[in-house]
Amino acid sequence: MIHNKLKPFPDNFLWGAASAAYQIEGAWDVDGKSPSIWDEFVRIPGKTFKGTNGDIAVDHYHRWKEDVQLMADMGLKAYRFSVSWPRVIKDGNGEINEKGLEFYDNLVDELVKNNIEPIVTLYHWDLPQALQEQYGGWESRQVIDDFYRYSTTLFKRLGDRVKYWVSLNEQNIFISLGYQKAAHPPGVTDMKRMYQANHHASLANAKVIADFHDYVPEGKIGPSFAYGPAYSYSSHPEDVLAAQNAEEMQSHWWMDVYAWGKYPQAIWDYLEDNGLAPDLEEGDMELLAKGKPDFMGVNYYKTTTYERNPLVGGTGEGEMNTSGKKGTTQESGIPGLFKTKKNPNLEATNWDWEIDPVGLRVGLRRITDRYGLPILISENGLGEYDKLEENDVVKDDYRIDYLKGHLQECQKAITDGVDLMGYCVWSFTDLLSWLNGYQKRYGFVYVNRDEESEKDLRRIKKKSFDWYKETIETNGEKLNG
Ligand code: BGP
Repeated sequence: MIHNKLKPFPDNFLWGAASAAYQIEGAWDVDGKSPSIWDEFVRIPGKTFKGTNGDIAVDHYHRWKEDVQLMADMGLKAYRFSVSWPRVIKDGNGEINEKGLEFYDNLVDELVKNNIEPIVTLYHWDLPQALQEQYGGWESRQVIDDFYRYSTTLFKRLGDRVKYWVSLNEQNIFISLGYQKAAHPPGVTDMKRMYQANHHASLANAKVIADFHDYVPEGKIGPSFAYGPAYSYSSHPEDVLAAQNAEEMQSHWWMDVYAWGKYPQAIWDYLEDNGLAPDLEEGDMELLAKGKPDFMGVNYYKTTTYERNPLVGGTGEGEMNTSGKKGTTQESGIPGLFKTKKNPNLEATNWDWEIDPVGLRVGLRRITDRYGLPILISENGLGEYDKLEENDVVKDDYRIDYLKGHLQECQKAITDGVDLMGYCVWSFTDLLSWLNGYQKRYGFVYVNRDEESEKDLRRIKKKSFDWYKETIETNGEKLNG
C-alpha cells in the first residue's frame, strides 16, 4: 500500500529507549540482592562470549542519576527498564528487600521529575536462583504465586507513578533458549519440559494481568513478545505452508494465548501427537482467557524466511552466531515443519540478523489484523561494532539509517491504521548482550568498557544520540520528508 500522504505520529507518542536490569545494573550482590539464574549461568565455562557476565555490567546501579540526566538531555519521553526480582525479594519468595525497592523508587522519581514516562518490565529473565533450586523455577506451578506476589509488590509500591507495565519480556525467547537450546538458563534441552514451563509462564503472566487494574486502575499492561514475522522462501505452496507452520508455532503459540487465552489448534494437535503438549489442569484455560492485555508489546529485530523441511533427514537445530563473524549462523529447523533460509533480498548485520524495516510494518499489520490490540514497540535497534574515535566521537551512521528506516515504516503502519503507542529503541546506553559480550553495541550512549576491562565506564554520546533527540523534538516530522 503506497500512501499519498502519511498520518503524523500521535502527539502523545512514547518516544523511548529500553534496557534490562541484568544487562546494565551490575551490583550483582550489593544491598541485599540475592543471585539470579543469570548470575549462576554466566559462570559456566563456554556459555557466554569470552565468559562475560553482568557483575558490573555498565554500573547503572551506581550511575543511574547520570544516565537519567543523559535521557533528559535527549528529551526522551519514555524509558523502559526492568526490575530485578532477586533484588527486591530475598530469594524470590522471602522477605521484601527494602533497599532494592528503594533503588527503583528513586529511579522512578528521577524519571518523573524529568518528564520521562517510566515503563516497567516485571520480568526480563533474571529469575531468582533460589526459586530454581527450591522447585525448578518455571517448571513448577509454585512460580505462579511467587511471581504474583512479586508483581503486586511492585504495583503497590510504584503504581502511583508508573502507568505502563510490561509483564514478561520475550517469553518465547527465554523459554526456547532456556529449555530447547540450552543457551540460556537453566540450560535444558527437553521439548516436553519446555512446553510445560512455558505453560506455567503463561499462567503467571495471565494471573498478574487479570488483577492488574485492581492495583493500578489507570494503568496499562502487556507482555513484550519477540516477534519475527515468518516469510516464505518461495511461492511453492509447501514453502508457504512451512512459513505458516513457523508463524503458528513460533508466534501464535504465544500471542494467541495473550490475546485470546487459546493455543493454536494445528500446533496443539502436532504437540499432542508427539507427546509434547503441556499438561493442563482445571481452570487453566479460564485463567489464560482472563489475562487479556491492554496492548501487545513487540520486540522487533528481524524477519525470518522459511522453506519446507523433510520429516526424514530434515534439518534440525543449528548454531547461532554469537561471535560477530558474519555468515556463521547455521540453518535450523524442525523436520516435517520448516527450516530457515537466508533471505536473498536482505542485508544482514555482523551477527547475521537480517535488516528488514518493511518487515516491521508487516508484523504490525499482522498483529493489528489478528488481535486488534494497540501495540507498543518495546524494542527495536541495531547491534553492531562501534568505534570510539579521537575526542570521544562515535559516528554510528549505520544505526541512524537502521532506526530511521524502521521509524519510516512505523509511520506508514500508523497510516495503515495500526494503533501504535510508542517506540522504544534498544538500547539507551551500551550494555551487556546476554551471549555476545560488550562488543555488540546497541546504545545511543557509548560506554567505555569491553570484555577484558571495565576501563572507566565513561558515557559518551554517539552521533545517533543527537539524531534521535531531533527526531523526538520534531515528533518524527522529518522522517519521511
Ligand atoms: C532481546 C532482549 C534484549 C536484548 C536484545 C538484543 O531479545 O529482550 O534483552 O538483549 O534482544 O539481543 P542481543 O543482545 O542478543 O543482540
